Amino acid sequence: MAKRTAVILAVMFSWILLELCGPAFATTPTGTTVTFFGNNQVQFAPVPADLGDLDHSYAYTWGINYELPQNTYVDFASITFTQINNWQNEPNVLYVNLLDSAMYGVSSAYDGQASGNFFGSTAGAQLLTQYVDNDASAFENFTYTFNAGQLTALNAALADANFGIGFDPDCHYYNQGIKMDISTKVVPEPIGSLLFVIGTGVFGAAAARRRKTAR
Ligand SMILES: [Ca+2]
Ligand SMILES: [Ca+2]
Ligand SMILES: [Ca+2]
Repeated sequence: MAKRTAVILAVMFSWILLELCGPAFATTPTGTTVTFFGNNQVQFAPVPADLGDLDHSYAYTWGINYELPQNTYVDFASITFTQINNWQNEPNVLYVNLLDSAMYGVSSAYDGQASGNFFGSTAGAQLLTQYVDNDASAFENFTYTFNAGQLTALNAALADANFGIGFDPDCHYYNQGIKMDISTKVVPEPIGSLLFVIGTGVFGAAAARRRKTAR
């Protein structure tokens, strides 16, 4: 009986502690692998690459530090899950969010398997997509491509060279790795300065013609 009481007290104490502190992200995040392809493509991968197979009891933040080369912007971004699979046939959602900022590397917070998007009320977070898989018998590859509005938000988040992706699995999502690909473009010259250059050329040519006829 005493043992049972002790267990109940321990559970109650843990619950009170969690209620008081709220879910907190670990303070010892791992890392991010960065690979460059050519001069305008970059691939990021979390460490560990499979985010611990996306345990349903946790929500994960993946913080990425990246400084955009001067006068460039991100014109394409996608997140790819390799060989991902729901642990069993249940309507489980994997929420994928863009975070304005996140601690570098992978951190996780215990959410007690709660349903709904853990990042729903996080300031500066926006839902990118929800992944659902109702066939636990097959693993699949899934790539999500950012839409125009999400690219704008990503570029804004990159202004301080740090952004994050937040994952909240409702249930275990086994996978063989996650990666994010971006490509960048050079910001086009403002139309005004282009017209100025053209204008200068036209006036220059006219002046040269005038000088020629004056001789
Ligand atoms: Ca969760
Ligand atoms: Ca599947
Ligand atoms: Ca940021």
